[in-house]
Amino acid sequence: MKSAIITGITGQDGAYLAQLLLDKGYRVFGTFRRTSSVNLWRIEELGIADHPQLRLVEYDLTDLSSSIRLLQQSEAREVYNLAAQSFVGVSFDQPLTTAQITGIGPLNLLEAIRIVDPTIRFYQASTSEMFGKVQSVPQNEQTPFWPRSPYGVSKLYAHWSTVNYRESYGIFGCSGILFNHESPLRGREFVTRKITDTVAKIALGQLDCLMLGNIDAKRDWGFAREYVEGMWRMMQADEPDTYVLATGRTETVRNFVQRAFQAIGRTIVFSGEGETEIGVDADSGATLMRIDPRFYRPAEVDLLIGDARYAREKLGWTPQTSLETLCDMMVQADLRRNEAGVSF
Ligand code: NDP
Ligand code: GDR
Repeated sequence: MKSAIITGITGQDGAYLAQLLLDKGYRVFGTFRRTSSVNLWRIEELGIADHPQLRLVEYDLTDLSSSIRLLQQSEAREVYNLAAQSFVGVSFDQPLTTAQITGIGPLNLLEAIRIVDPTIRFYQASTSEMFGKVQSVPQNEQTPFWPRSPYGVSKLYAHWSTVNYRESYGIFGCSGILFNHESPLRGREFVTRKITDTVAKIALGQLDCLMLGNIDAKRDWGFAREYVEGMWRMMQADEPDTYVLATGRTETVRNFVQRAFQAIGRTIVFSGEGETEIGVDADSGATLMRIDPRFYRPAEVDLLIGDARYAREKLGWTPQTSLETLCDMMVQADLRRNEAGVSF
């Protein structure tokens, strides 16, 4: 039986990847952190929390000995490193913690692989945030990096560590440079889910207004379930490599807001500029969106649009879900949760 470790199974991608691997007949070791209240809601929503082939293991990415034990005890052949301090905004307030978890953490796992068994395959969750400041579009595996946040800088360190262990020790280390991918399981701190959750609450009369930062930012948003399939394909290839996964379409945060309101039958019209911009209900005139500069970042990534041609050619990976379908799916899920008074 194939076996795999997923670090960060309590996160969005960890949950979807666990489901994918279990469906493929893998034995899965999913790691979670010791906290005062462990959050398993995502794997519970997917109905896999009690799966007989799933074992949850307490683990912290910043601890080398814990990484070594994890590999020794599981005897897994594939390691998907999805764990990270993954919120860009927080990385400006907690740069050192972010560097330790998101930057050095993967190095612990690579070292553990080198010590325990260098034939174990390794996937590193790299990110389009490494491209940062726009230098060319669309961005692909050859585009130069210029990260714009402590998160992006940390991920770049982990990316190069993965490439370095591939080149130095022949470790099968893949780096997936994934552009933003969303789903109903997205954390509420990220902008798409913040929008769909708030829009659902507005629809249900639980909130009046959505507060956002920079709505001019442009992102290439795909559906997370499809992106974890790409991770798995990278790990089944003959050679380890670096791949971009993206949809090739970019939209502003403002357009995502518009679409989310459309999903509840409201039309939002924008007026004003910068901090004074507002979004108003075209029928009632009620203000549905305002700008709160507290959500601005010290340095912003203005435009991300990915070119996933290489992944299509080498892995046969193509994204299928449109942004409209994704947004509607997220709004519907948040309507259901908020109606039921469930708060994730
Ligand atoms: P999430 O934030 O949803 O999940 C992150 C996971 O990492 C959580 O399970 C979290 O555990 C865990 N974690 C955090 N710190 C540690 C630690 N010190 N030790 C062990 N586990 C830890 O992220 P996503 O699922 O969205 O993303 C998965 C990975 O892909 C991340 O590395 C992210 O940076 C990267 N990525 C994501 C993209 C996206 O658009 N979603 C795009 C490109 C890259 P806990 O629940 O305890 O907090
Ligand atoms: P990002 O995602 O930084 O791209 O990182 P996020 O959804 O946080 O921000 C996207 C864009 O929206 C702007 N924005 C806001 N963002 C948040 N969170 N909250 C707001 O109120 C708000 N208003 C405007 C942001 O400034 C930004 O431009 C995500 C994470 O999943 C990373 O881990 C991953 O590596 C990248 O995607 C690819």
